[in-house]
Amino acid sequence: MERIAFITGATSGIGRATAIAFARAGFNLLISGRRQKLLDELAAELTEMGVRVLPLCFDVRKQQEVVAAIEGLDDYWKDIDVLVNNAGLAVGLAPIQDGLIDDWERMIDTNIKGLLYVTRAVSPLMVKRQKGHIVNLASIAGKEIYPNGNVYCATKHAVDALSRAMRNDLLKYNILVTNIAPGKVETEFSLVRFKGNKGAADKGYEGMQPLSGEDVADVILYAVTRPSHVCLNDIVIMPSAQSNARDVIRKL
Ligand code: NDP
Ligand code: 8X3
Repeated sequence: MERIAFITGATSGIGRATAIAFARAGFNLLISGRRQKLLDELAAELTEMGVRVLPLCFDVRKQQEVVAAIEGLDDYWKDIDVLVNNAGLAVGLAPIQDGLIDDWERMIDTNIKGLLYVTRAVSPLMVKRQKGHIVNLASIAGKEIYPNGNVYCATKHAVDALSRAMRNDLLKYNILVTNIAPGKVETEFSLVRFKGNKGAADKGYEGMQPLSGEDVADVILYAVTRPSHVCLNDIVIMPSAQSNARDVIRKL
């Protein structure tokens, strides 16, 4: 049976790997992000794999762009079976008294408000069909806090809470919600957090093997392909060398 998945933040990292894993499993795909060129390149790659693909270039922080992209879908693409709310970022790593307001706003606007805008636009389509599955990319930072991670951790705690709240609200419409909480995953995440400083970005992975986007994608695909009476509510996935948000064994 044909299924459609909508993956936000598909231009890089976990989202990109998830799009490829889903295509391999035969999903037709809506993929989104702000970088048109990367979206187009991925769309070509996925099309080569034999699935239907529609790239949607928009910024999740801009509610009007979100609504226009989703309302503009034709009837075929509106039958979204799976939404992966993956677009997100950390910007900066500073104690609360030194934090930059602009960094805070980017994280809050993307990780909380952006996820809400997309969910608000897509969930009524699922309610109408009385089925669907929403996967939210939270983080180990949504379970714990760590030094200087304050606002990023707060946004991911919000995602964790929203996953539980969505699951509760959407229960009677046969819509499942899975919260995914990874530890360290080597993607563009750290480069974005450290604003292009590759040295600082690489340091976090020194002497240890982090997860890859593909490792997380594998788990997301597993979660959305269980029998219909099964829901994986909350999944914490860590590198073997990491036990919690703070403790990592490094072999230097
Ligand atoms: P990447 O930086 O590699 O990917 C982030 C994706 O989000 C990109 O495709 C980017 O696309 C998109 N994105 C960011 N801001 C916006 C925006 N305003 N509008 C639309 N799209 C946006 O990071 P990851 O793959 O690692 O991150 C994916 C998710 O996983 C995030 O929510 C992150 O918080 C979470 N996560 C990551 C972990 C890690 O260690 N890497 C661990 C736990 C959770 P573009 O720039 O084209 O807009
Ligand atoms: C990303 C993982 O530990 O850097 O969410 O916050 S961490």
